[in-house]
Parts: sequence; C-alpha cells; structure tokens
Amino acid sequence: MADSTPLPSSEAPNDAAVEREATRRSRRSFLLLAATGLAGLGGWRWLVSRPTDDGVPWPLRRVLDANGQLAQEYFSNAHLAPVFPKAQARAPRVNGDIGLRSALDAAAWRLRVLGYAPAGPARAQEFTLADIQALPRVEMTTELKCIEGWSVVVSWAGARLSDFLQRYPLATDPRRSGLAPYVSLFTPDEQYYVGLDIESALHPQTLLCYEMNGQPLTPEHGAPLRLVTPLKYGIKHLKRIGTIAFLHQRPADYWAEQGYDWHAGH
Ligand SMILES: Nc1nc2c(c(=O)[nH]1)N[C@H]1C(S)=C(S)[C@@H](COP(=O)(O)O)O[C@H]1N2
Ligand SMILES: [Mo]
Repeated sequence: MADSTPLPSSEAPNDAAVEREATRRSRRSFLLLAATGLAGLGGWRWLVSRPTDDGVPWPLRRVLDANGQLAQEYFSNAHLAPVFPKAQARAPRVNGDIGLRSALDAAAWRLRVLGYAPAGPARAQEFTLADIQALPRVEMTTELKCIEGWSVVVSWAGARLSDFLQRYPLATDPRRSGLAPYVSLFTPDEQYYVGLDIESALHPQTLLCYEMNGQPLTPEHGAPLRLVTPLKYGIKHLKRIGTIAFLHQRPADYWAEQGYDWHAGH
C-alpha cells in the first residue's frame, strides 16, 4: 500500500524508535479497528470482555503479533475506498474466467467455510446463499480497478465479511489461540484462489457480494457470490467463491504466483 510507509525515510530508526512507533500505531489502530471493522468480530463489547494480554484483548494482540510490530495492512482499516453516486455505476467488462469454466449448478452451490484451527482439523461449515442474504445488506458504489489499467464504477450489494464472522465466528480458534491472520478464498474447482490478510478481510468495505448494479450477479461476474474489496485491485475480487478458509500462514494466491504483489493494494 502506498500509504503505509511506517517511518520517515530520512532517519534510520533505532530499535527504541521502532518500538515507540509500533506502540503508538498499535494503540491508534486498535481504536480504529474497534471503531470500524471490528464490529465484525462480535463488536466492541465482545472484544473488551476478552481476557487481556498486555492490556490488549487477545484477538487484537494476536493480530499484532501475527503481523509483526509494524503491520501494514492493519492500518489500512483506517482508510475507506472512495464511494460514488449510484448513478455513476456502469457495467464492468467481464475480465477473467479462471475457475468459472464449468457450468454452475446454482441450486447445489454452497459456501464452504473452514474455520480457523491452527492445531487441529478445520471445522467445515456450509452456507446457502440465503444464509448470506440474511445478513445485513450493504450497498456500496466503488471503483473496480484492474491491474491492466482500466477501472469502472460499480454498484455492489452483499454482506460484509466482518458481519458474516460476527454471526459465525469461524475466524477465531475455539481453543483461544486467537484470530486467524490470513484468509484464503477459492473457486469450487480450486482453479482460482486469492489470499487476504485478516485486516483486509475485516475491512468494512470487504463484501461477500451477490448483486451488481441492481441485479443478481451473472455467472461471468461471479454468481452466486463473489468477493469485493475496493482497496485492492480486481485480481483479489474472487468470483464464484467456493471455499473460504482461515489460516495461520499466508495462503496461495494465483496472481502473486505470477509475480504480482501479494497484497495488490492500490
Ligand atoms: N474466479 C475468478 N475470479 C476473478 C478473476 C478470474 O479470472 N477468475 N479475475 C479477476 C480480475 S483480474 C478482475 S479485474 C475481476 C473482474 O471482475 P468482472 O469480470 O466482474 O469485471 O475479477 C477478478 N476475479
Ligand atoms: Mo484484473
């Protein structure tokens, strides 16, 4: 992310300076995360009722630990992608059909979620589209930016991934080792796959999206459910989600394997 350079480049920081900066940022981002995305993990009240570790409730401590002292994406939760009037929305071109080449059986489709289980077998749970549509509906008109150099304003509707995780706490380990640091999403045929860090996944504009420009998603745009995360390039907006898994390690990512930046922020 262009805006995440943590320290002034004019001075080589010593350890103490890094430590101070990390502490300051942790405190600030802790509040920001609580005020915005964190709604997603059961809300502020849930969060502050957790046992603390160094005064930081364990899920957030886990996030900080998992990402190192100057976690970058973490702070991007402070930023929102620009939003546009709905009237400016246009139909995007269809771009990319990896993982979409077989016909979709919409009636048989389920979202499969593998809960975070760093020390044991993952708990798999299945959801219908109706389960996702039962979550609070969020409409958002944002720019879809492709690394190929085009962008288009699109109006999306769906559920926040953070709201999904508030309702179904699959990103946290029941054995209390905390919040998964990474999320992996892949198509039902596993041909297309993207990785996200948990901060990006919990961002308030990260949606499990089922409508585009006022209509249900068409198959080529990712029916029945796609990811939209407008602080990142289109490569991360996985169409036709089959599985979401919460992981301890940075997941595989189709375009990162081709040499693109793993975060793909812009
Ligand atoms: N399953 C799948 N999802 C995908 C792709 C793909 O090839 N397969 N391409 C990505 C890219 S590069 C872009 S720019 C967007 C384009 O979304 P659109 O086709 O709805 O415009 O989808 C993303 N999601
Ligand atoms: Mo793209």
